[in-house]
Amino acid sequence: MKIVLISTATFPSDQGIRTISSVLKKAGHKVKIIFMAYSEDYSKFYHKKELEQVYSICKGAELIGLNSYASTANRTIQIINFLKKKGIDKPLVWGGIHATISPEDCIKYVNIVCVGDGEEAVLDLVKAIENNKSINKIPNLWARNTSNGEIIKNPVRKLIENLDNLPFADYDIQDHYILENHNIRRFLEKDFGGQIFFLTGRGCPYGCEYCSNNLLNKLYKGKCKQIVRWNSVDYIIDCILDLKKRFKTLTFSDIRDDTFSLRSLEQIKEFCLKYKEKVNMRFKCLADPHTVSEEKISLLVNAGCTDIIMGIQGCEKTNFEIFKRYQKDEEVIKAAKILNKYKDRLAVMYDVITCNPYEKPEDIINMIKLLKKIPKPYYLSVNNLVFFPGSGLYDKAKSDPLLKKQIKESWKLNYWDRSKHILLKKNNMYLVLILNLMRGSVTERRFGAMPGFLLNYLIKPKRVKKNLSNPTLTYLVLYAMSFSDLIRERIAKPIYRLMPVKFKTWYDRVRYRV
Ligand code: B12
Ligand code: SF4
Repeated sequence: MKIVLISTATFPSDQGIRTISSVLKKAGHKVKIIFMAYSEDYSKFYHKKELEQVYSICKGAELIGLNSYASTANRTIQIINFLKKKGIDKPLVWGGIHATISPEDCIKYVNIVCVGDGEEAVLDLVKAIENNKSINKIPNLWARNTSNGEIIKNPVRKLIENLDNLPFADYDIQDHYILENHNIRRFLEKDFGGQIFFLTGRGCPYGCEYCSNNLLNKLYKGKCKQIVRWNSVDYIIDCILDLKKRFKTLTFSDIRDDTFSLRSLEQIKEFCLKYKEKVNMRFKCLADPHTVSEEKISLLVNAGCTDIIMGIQGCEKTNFEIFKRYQKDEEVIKAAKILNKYKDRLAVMYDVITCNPYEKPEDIINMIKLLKKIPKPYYLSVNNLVFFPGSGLYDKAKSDPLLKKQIKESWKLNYWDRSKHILLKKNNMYLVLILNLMRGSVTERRFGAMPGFLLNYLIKPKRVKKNLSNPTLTYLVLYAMSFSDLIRERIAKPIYRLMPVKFKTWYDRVRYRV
């Protein structure tokens, strides 16, 4: 069967759609993938010329699959409506994280929605279509009965226990297309920018209240022995070697497992040994304070790990009471001290979340104080809270009429438009602004663009009180910030995207170095 898969992710690194493609190819189908990578300003839509090109690739396909994030759902709807208007009458199936979380919304636009992991469901779907059989009882699929409009909501099937049974994600770039400068062209190796994002497992045991894993853990309750499943080390190494052989410009692996450090010490030992011996290439990964240990970090660094991102997210009170992320500040500092021991060879980035309407001024101050205690140097990534459908916080906020606008608008904003997030939420603006200004390289002397002495001055209780009650100065700085956000998103990022891979690789190396 001829199948076209369309990804609306803003970066062409989508592992989900690539794995769907590879299982379909393994079953003998012909699959093309279109990466509709586009602006992170989600208020922007595709141009007609681009949609025409999508249509010409889709013409003749017997099944079209689409995936999206919550933020790119409206763009997905735009593609669906366009294809329908052009007369495409073959089945359209919508999968991915947004379809998993909000199937009721997606089924309004297509007749089939895939909830949860899609590899087995999509194979069953294709078989049913080929054999002219009903698709109404396929687990994981929601299907609209075209004769009476009834929506059949099948439950999810059991999760795949052994991820090694899945073929490697599809990197046959000759079958792939990408949107660039209003033109859909063949995918080229340079589109990876010298790096490949991939996961070595699936699932996260924590289920923090702002995260989609919160819903996934509920969705799969009783449907798996363990929610966290890992590929074997040999599978990962073979996969990376395969990619390295194919793509000579690949200079590092970006392991994007929610928490790679959750793997046992034994697994990390095996991974590091084999990675160093067989791959020997720089890599990045993510860690969490609970599972960072001296032994694990030393092994990772010696195997070539040069960058680690560790989630802190909130101060202890926010983490415990709002995020249900049971992490103590002292654990964060302990883990940070371990990471800091490798500062000459390891760049560390900490993720925090702010712009949270449930936080009180003292919680933000405590967050800032915690960041001051963390050993330097490090890179601080400040993220403004987005209420993603399906998360516990989204459900909580939904019951509050005062938060109605924030819920509706926050996931449509460009994630990086700091000022827009702050102006939308309007909670504790002065302190949230300070935290946002601290983003960037942190050294003994500065937090991002802010000198350390200025930070101490700005968080003095009197000054905080004054600026929280009179936001004039805050507004002025926010407008200046809007301008710098605009320059970054409209000028700096597009220029960066045009740069050769060599430049991107070099920039990646210097960017997080302090
Ligand atoms: C790796 C990752 C990234 C990477 C790579 C993203 C990419 N384009 O591939 C990077 C770092 C770039 C990234 C960026 C962002 N991310 Co991210 N990311 C993830 C992460 C950790 C893993 C995604 C993944 O590969 N999963 C593994 C694959 C196998 O699973 P999957 O994609 O869900 O696919 C399966 C099913 O969904 C289904 N399926 C998928 N597609 C299709 C299509 C069809 C036709 C069918 C039938 C089935 C199907 O089958 C697949 C295989 O079983 C998830 C968290 C998570 N655990 O999922 C967050 C997550 C997807 N990211 C999220 C967000 C918000 C972002 C950002 C907006 C954040 C930011 N800083 O800007 C950006 C936006 C990126 C964008 N718009 O393109 C949210 C999305 C929330 C939502 N409801 O939309 C998640 C869920 C994390 C969270 N906060 O809860 N991300
Ligand atoms: S630890 Fe990270 S991935 Fe896991 S539930 Fe919390 S935020 Fe999500």
